[in-house]
Amino acid sequence: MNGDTENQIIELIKRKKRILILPSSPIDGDSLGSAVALYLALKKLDKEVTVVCIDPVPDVLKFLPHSNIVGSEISSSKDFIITLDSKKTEVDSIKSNIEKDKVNIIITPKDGAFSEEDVSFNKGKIEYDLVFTVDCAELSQLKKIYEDNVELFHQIPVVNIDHHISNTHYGKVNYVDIMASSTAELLVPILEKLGHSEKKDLLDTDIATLLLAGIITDTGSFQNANTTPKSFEVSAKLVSYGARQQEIIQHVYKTKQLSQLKLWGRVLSKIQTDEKYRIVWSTVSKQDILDTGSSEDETGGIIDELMTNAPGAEIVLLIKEKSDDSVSVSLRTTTPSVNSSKIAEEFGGGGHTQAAGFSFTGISLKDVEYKVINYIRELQVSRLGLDDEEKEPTVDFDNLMKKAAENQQKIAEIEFVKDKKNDKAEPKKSQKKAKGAPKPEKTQKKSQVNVEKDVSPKKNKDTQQTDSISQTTSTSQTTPPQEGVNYKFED
Ligand SMILES: [Mn+2]
Repeated sequence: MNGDTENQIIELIKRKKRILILPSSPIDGDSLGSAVALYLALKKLDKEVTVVCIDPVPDVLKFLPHSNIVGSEISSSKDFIITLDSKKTEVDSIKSNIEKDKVNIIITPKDGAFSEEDVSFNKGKIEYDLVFTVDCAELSQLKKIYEDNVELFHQIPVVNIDHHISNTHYGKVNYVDIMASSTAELLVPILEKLGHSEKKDLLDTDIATLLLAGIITDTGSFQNANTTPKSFEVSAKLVSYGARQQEIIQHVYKTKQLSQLKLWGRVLSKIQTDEKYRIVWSTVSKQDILDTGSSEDETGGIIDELMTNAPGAEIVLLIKEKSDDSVSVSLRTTTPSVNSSKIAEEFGGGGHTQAAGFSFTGISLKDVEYKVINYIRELQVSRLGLDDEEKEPTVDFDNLMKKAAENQQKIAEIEFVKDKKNDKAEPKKSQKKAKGAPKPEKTQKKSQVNVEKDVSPKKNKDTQQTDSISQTTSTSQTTPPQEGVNYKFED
């Protein structure tokens, strides 16, 4: 990584005092470990530091040292700050009193006098003078923290430390290395250099544990394709600093709630494989979470489990329905020749070459599954050079529903005419009905409509029936994400 950028970050830290650290949302082992490690290191340099994330720390990560320091709101964002410029005149004492409907702040100068020009007013948000974002590909991932404080990100220098290929380089300083396994891996050389220049040992056992947790969770315990010689090298260094590797493994990989095992069992039993297109996927519905008594964050790791259960698959997906009715898609590719980040971008998400994610709001789980799997099938048709004729028949639900309705209408009309003419139907029309007697045909058409309704996304209670999509196969057209569909990156 560029040494100049490291120096720039170190200079900024030296000059600034009140530092805000923002891990990406949803918070994971890497963003949490990185944020808290940076927090502890900056505290050692006597900085005022705040870590804020809109999401609560997942239970599975609560064992991490000092993980309880993460707040959910930018502190004092409702405060109103009256600032007095004391460059020219030193302050001797400050008093305040409240009288009826007034607040008086009495500032006594040591010598000289203050004037109106020395006073300025600020909203509390401006109290920070440096912002770090960690593991955050773009500011919108910070959700409300960004949305409610947009001006803060323009007024204060932002240092963006990340390893996502989709990073938009929104910071004043961007320390983005897409080859790094994790943000935690990137923080190690920065903290070493910072400690060296400040003559302080910043990397202690807690900080090393937090950073190692980031690397371990982002590499799936060194199993994922993003594991590089550098990740091993940095991890070895962290262990030598006293990182408690066994504690991380024990909590993240060896402790599973019964509820989590039940959820995993259910999701694994729903695995769908599409050998021709080399796709493997499964879904998690809100009902699955409810039935197994598990929580949403217990789905973490299932995608890696899917991968190990999917020999021959190139693209692995886990489609999750969230409690807020949004639907997120985690995507992994087993070969770098399928760029998962590109696929995610197609749906407004992002990530890495072999691990990416995106999400939708306002679309049902079933619809997302249909849309995404069809898109990937199309992609695989051209990638794998599958003959178009090999493609299974195209089904367009909306069109079919429309046609079915039209047909029913036609039948009704014909029958109406027929009844009127007292069984003197025109030969052409009776030929049309030659497939069956009028009455049975009518019921047949009706049942066809019902079948389609069953696979239509609105009837989404029984997710066990997700194989309807693999049976009905791809449409020739993939519609782009609908309007009002928001993206949230997750990987
Ligand atoms: Mn990460």
